[in-house]
Amino acid sequence: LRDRTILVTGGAGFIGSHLVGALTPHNEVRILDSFETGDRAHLPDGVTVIEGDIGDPIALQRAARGVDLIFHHAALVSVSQSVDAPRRSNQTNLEASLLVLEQARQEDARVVVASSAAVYGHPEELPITESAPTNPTSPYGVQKLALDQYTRLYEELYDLPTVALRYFNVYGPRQQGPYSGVISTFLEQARAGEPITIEGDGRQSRDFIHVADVVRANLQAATTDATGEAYNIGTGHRTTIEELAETIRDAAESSSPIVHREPRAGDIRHSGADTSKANQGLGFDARIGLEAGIQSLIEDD
Ligand code: UD2
Repeated sequence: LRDRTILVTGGAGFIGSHLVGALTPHNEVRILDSFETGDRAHLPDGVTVIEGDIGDPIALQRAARGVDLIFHHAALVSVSQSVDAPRRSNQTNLEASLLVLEQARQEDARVVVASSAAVYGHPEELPITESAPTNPTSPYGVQKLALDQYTRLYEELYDLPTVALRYFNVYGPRQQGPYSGVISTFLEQARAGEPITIEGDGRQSRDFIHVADVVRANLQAATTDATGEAYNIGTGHRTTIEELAETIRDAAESSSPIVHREPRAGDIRHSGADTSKANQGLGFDARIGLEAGIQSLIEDD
């Protein structure tokens, strides 16, 4: 991608900042971020930073003026917070996201939105295809599903090129904080020599995809002709939490014990992407295997 004028919402966040890093050398990049969880230290030189909320129309208009492409990554990402306060997360994840779509319509800009495997809820079949039933188990999932559907509708109703990317379990550098995901939690525990805490029997499984692969999927989504669609972004491989705990302990050369706790209420048992639609529509395949991804996480620090 070159010589484009691009807005990344949530550009200082985990996935957003990696994307900004890939875009900046060859494009004019702006970010709109509230910095509630984003971090300026993750932004390369040459990026125009607009500090503000996507729900603030003035800030959004300023950020989006003249852009031809928007990557929408701003969100309240905590599933559990969405359960505690559904209206607050709805405000950002759905209402303000609609403002972003409206702004894209105004600018006639392509939009790539961050959707989620959370739209599927408990899957009936594995691997999960994009046409599988959608029964989210959290307000977060309902909000992402509605956004995902709006994204498709904006293409149908207004002829705006749009793509929704349904991320599976994304991991990588800069993923921190209490809602950061099992890989960063286990790695912190392993490094500190503290017990690695498996919730439940550890036989539940996930499709873990490295953030560098997610960035590549975004770049493909920016140029594909197969718009108006939602794509699973995963690797197609599932790993159990038990295997993950051992892999991380070994890679970190840690002597942490692996312990079991109560299972998480409402936990999804298995999740794994059918990746054929993304392969066909985006020409996308994940390249970074879990062991290599974890190894690079350890070496980078
Ligand atoms: C992921 C996404 C979430 C949403 C959801 C949709 C992340 C960080 N979250 O939630 O945004 O899209 O998928 O289904 O990617 N676990 C432990 N010990 C720990 C922490 C976690 O055993 O200390 C287990 C946990 O019970 C679960 C698995 O690891 O079975 C993954 O947990 P997670 O919070 O990383 O991600 P998940 O799949 O709940």
